[in-house]
Amino acid sequence: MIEAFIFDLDGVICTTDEYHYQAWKTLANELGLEFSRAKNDRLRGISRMASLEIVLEESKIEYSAEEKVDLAEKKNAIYRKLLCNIHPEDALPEIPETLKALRERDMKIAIGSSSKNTKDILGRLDLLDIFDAIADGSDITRSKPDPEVFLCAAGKLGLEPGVCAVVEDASAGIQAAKAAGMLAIAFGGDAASDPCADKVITHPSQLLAL
Ligand code: B16
Ligand code: MG
Repeated sequence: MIEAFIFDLDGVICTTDEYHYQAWKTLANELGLEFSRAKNDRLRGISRMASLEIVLEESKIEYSAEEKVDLAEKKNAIYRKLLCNIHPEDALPEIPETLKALRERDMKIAIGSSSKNTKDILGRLDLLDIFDAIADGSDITRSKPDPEVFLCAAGKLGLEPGVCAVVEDASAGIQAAKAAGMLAIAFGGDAASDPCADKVITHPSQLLAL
């Protein structure tokens, strides 16, 4: 019996996955590198530094650890500038109503995101206070597909993993949810075609029928 839903942020609550794409593309092109939508899909759910390694895969230049930190900071600065455009209307369709309806049914709701910008984004969406718990990039040392962020969210809720369901757009997130012993629900992104997903939804309100 499911007692809690743990939501991924980028690509599930809002379309910041598109801003991540634009920011990485800007950085990659400045470095003379190609950056495709397919490559962007490989970055879904994984940490900023791990994402940078994938962005630099085809680079002929060997960057030092210090230079890589600077490049990751540069991408984050481009991304944060794009975040200034986010307003409450930018939550994905049906998300605010579905979150409210889940709470009214005494379901716990949490965020499990690899992003260190999570609280800033939720504040801009006016959704910071609706969640019972938030586990994000500042709480973890290993990003998805490691289950750490979802286990952290369940711990903050005071619940066992087996009563939690994860809603994810990233295949890495589906893997993380299964590794945590949780129900894995795919919603968009490359999660939707992951054979390990327990369920696939196309609209958040479908969660109310589970
Ligand atoms: P930041 P999620 C993830 O968020 C993104 O999908 C991923 O593309 C990003 O690299 C990661 O957060 C870290 O984000 O640079 O903001 O700390 O999908 O787990 O909500
Ligand atoms: Mg995501």
